This record gives sequence, C-alpha cells and structure tokens, in this order.
Amino acid sequence: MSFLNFVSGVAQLSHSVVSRETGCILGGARLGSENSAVNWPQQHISAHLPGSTASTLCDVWWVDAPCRSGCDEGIAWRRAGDVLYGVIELDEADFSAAGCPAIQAASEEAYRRIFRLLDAQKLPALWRVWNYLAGINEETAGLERYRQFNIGRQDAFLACRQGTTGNVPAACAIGLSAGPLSIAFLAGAVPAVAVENPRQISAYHYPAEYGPRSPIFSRAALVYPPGQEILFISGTASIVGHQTVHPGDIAGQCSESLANILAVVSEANRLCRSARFMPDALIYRVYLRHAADYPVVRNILSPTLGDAGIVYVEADICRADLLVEIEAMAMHSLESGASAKHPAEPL
Ligand code: 3EB
Repeated sequence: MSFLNFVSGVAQLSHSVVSRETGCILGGARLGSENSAVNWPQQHISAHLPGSTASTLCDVWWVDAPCRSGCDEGIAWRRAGDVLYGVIELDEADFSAAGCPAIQAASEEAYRRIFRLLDAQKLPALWRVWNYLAGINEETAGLERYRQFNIGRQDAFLACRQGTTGNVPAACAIGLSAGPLSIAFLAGAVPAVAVENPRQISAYHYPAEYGPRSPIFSRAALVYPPGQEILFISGTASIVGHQTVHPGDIAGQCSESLANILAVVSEANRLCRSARFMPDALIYRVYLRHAADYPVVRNILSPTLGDAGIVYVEADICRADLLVEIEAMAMHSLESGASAKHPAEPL
C-alpha cells in the first residue's frame, strides 16, 4: 500500500477506494460544470471538458493514514504525515483598493498566505502549484493579467525569502472565463528536485518582453512522499527557447508541446530514483483554447500518450498566441524490485 494515492478523471468518486478505518482524502480538483460541497479541500475548475461524456470529473489525492485538517487565512488544507494539500480562492473584488491591479495584489496575498501556512506547518517545500484566474489574457492598466499575476507571485516569493530560480515548484497558470483567483498546492518537508527542459529557457529566465517579472516555476519536479517518487510536469506549450512557435497552427503547436513533454520526461529520467517514466503511462491534463481543436489534438497525442489517461479542458493559455498546453504526472514506488531503476540503464 502506497502512502499517497491519486485518482484522475473519475466521474463518480467511489469511497470504497479509501479505507474507512485509517484512510482519508487529502484533497483534489473538480473539473467541469457542477459545483459540489465536500468537506475536503477541493479546487473548482469551471470549464467545458471536450471529449468527455461526463459533465464533471474529479481528481483526488488520498492517503491510507490519518489526516489533520484546517482552514488558515482562507486556505483549506489537509495534512497526512509530511504531505499537505491546500486550496485558496480569493475574490479580486476584495483587492480593488490595493493601489495596484487587483489580480496582482490577490496573487501576492495568496502566495504570502501559502508560505505563512507552510512555515507554521514546518513544511518548507512547495512541490506543485495549480493557478487559475479569470480573463488571463485580458489587459488592464496597460498590462496583461497573467503578467500582473507574475508580479504578485514574484513579490511574494521575494518577501517570503523563497528562491526564485532553480529549485522552484512545478506549476500551471491557466485562464478561465470567470471565477476567483484559485490556487491549489501540494507541499512537503523534503525539497523537490527541479527538472528543466533543454529545448527551453527556464521560465524564471524569460526576457522582459514577456512581462516585467518572470514567471516562477520549474519545467517539472520530482517529489518524495515516504517510499514514493512523483513526477509533476508543469504546463508545457509550444515554446522553443523562449519563443512561441507555430502561431495559429494547432497541429504544429500540439506536436511541439508533445516534443517538449518527451524532452522533459527524458530529463526527469536522468534524475529520478525509481523506474524510468514512460510517456504512455503518465496521467495528462490537456488545455485547449478552442474546444473545436479537440479532434486534431487527440489524433496527434493519442498514438504517443495513449487515450486513457488524458482529460481535456477548454481554457485559456497564458500567452495569447498559445492554443494548447499539456501537463502530466506519474507516481512510482521507491521499493526495490521490478520498479527500481536498473543500475545498468543508460542515463
Ligand atoms: C510557458 O512555458 C507556458 O506561470 O506558472 C506553463 C506552466 C506556463 C506554468 C506559470 C506558465 C506557468 O511559459 C506557460
């Protein structure tokens, strides 16, 4: 039995997966149209799900261990051992008097609260962050909202003495049509091992043409719950170096994003401690700016990635010229035996 468990894309959450005696749901995400009231931290991602017959799909993290839960400064969190999952939603209307754009102020405040919680919990390592905001490509006060978000995020990292390069969390930053700033995160005691993509400049080194402050995320992170290794691949798009390639061409962007995913998986396999990660065995979330692109994207991805583990979400990508973005994850056991990385394997 693994310590941390994950199910993705389930339409109906079967409570039988979690042991009634000792098990506990840490948290998760609900994608689609329906809202729900659950008593664990759940990120609501209100979006159309192309290709899905279900109107709502859930991702759930659960442990076979007792949990503690709390709500601190608007962060709903649950913790088992040294793994913590949390969700914070902030209404931008509450930041209208901040003296800077509301999304910037809300982003800084959300990240400051997250770092304060992790301090109090003595869990210093932010592993993976899921960021969602309304109207991500809209411009206010002469600056795109994603770029305003990047200012707030970086200000919080600096104020909380977090490193802004190198060992930073894996992440995604995605636009929805409406709703609050919503940030979910997974954190632990052991630092993540950051993975970069040799085909791309690290995002924290993007030049100023992409905004006054760089985004802060790694291309992927290897993280270590007890006895386990998780690979989180950040949102991955049609970017080579720092430039968007194949503007206006969904097939070209999809193939380039796939090439980037494969490059990140190879890099992760150089650094991982468990078995090699296989692209067709990962779990994927694919964001499509236009639902109409779904058949083209599916036809490009499924031969390499398989069909089963992909959830498609209609959402905006953080550069106006990007049409598709792919994120992925996989969990391996660190137990020796069949799953252990073979010493003779080429690095
Ligand atoms: C990119 O490579 C695409 O700002 O947290 C991907 C993953 C992207 C995370 C973030 C942004 C973020 O720049 C965009």
